Parts: sequence; C-alpha cells; structure tokens
Amino acid sequence: MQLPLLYTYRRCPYAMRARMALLMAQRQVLAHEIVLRDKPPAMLAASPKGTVPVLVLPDGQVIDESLHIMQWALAQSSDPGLGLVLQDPQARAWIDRNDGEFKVQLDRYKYPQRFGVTDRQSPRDAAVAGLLHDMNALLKRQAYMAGPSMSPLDVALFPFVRQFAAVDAAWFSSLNLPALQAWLKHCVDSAWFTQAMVKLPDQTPQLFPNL
Ligand SMILES: N[C@@H](CCC(=O)N[C@@H](CS)C(=O)NCC(=O)O)C(=O)O
Repeated sequence: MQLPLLYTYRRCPYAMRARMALLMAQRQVLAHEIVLRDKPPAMLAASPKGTVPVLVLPDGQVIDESLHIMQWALAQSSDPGLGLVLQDPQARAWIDRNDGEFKVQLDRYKYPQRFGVTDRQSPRDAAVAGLLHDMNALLKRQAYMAGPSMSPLDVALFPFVRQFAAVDAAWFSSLNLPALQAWLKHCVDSAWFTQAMVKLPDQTPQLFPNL
C-alpha cells in the first residue's frame, strides 16, 4: 500500500499538531523531516506557499494546512468521536484565538527584533490577560480543553502555549495560572507528545509512527 507523504519539521508547532493527530488516529505515513532553509523542491512543487506541515496523498491530493491534516487523520480513526472534537464551534473558537491573536503575541514576544518590538512585555502580558487567562478559567473546571481527557483540541493548542512558556520558563511558572500550568505539563508529558517528538533523520522519509 502506498503511504501518504508528510513534510514535517520537528520543532514547528503546526507540524506537531499534525504528527500528534496521526498518532491519535493510528494513521501511518512516510514522514520527511525538512530543513527549513533548504526545502525539498518536491514539497514546494506540491505546496508553493512553503510552510510545513504538508501532506501529499497517494492520489496526488495535497493538504497543506495543519488543521486540515488533523481533520484528515482523525476522520480515519476507528474512534469517530475524535474527529468530531474539532468540529465543535467552541473548539474552533479556541483554535481561531490561538492561531490568530495569540500567535501574533507569541511571535512578538519571542522574536521582538524581527517585528521591531521594543517592549516585548506588552505582547507577553496581552497573551496572559487574553487567551491564557481564559484557558486557565476553563481548565479549573475540567482537566483538558474538551473534557476530562486529552483530545485533538489540546493537541491543536498546547504546542503554542509550550513555546510561550519556554521563552522564560521561570517567569511563566511564577504566573498565577495553576490550571493552565498543570494542563501544559500533562500535555508535554503525554505519550502523544513524546512519540511525536522522536527525532527523524533529515531529508530521509521514515515510517511514522514507526509501529
Ligand atoms: N497555517 C499554516 C502555518 C504553518 C507554518 O507557518 N509553519 C511554519 C513553521 S512553524 C513554516 O513552515 N514557515 C515557513 C518557513 O519558516 O520558511 C498551518 O497551519 O499549517
């Protein structure tokens, strides 16, 4: 059987989403770890916008948005509930806030020079007062974003919160966001994340997951 080909980059939070969804759905692909400054011509031919992740199906169809790859993978899971999680309007609203306002704040906080930001505390504090505060409020009532167990919604969100936390880990752990901090730790410690972060050799497609 011909496998889909996933162009991925280990440290990219969008690619992490895609890899964890493939794991959750137990859907095997060939994973090609790219070098960002030397993207494979075949990837650019399939998706000229040049972002990862990109999934190329055996019939030639190209899926080059992380959420669409998640949905494609989850739709094939033996658990039909998995795919439904991302279709919930509230889940979509969380993801839209993450991929929109929070990602902008994260980039300005993480790379102030790149964005000409002189006061990196403004985007940092806006992120805390915005998405992170609201996630913490929900996570006080339930362990994960869509209920009592880890779901594709957590997978879509936590790689970005992880990046935010890692900019200044001591400062992040000093925040009064205990439910969010516990959630992040559980997600990072999960088997999904551990397996999604297994190192693949550059530029050599490998079976993923390698069952
Ligand atoms: N909306 C896209 C965003 C993907 C994205 O921006 N990926 C980054 C890496 S984290 C990328 O490939 N950037 C291109 C580059 O750095 O050359 C998705 O959800 O898949």
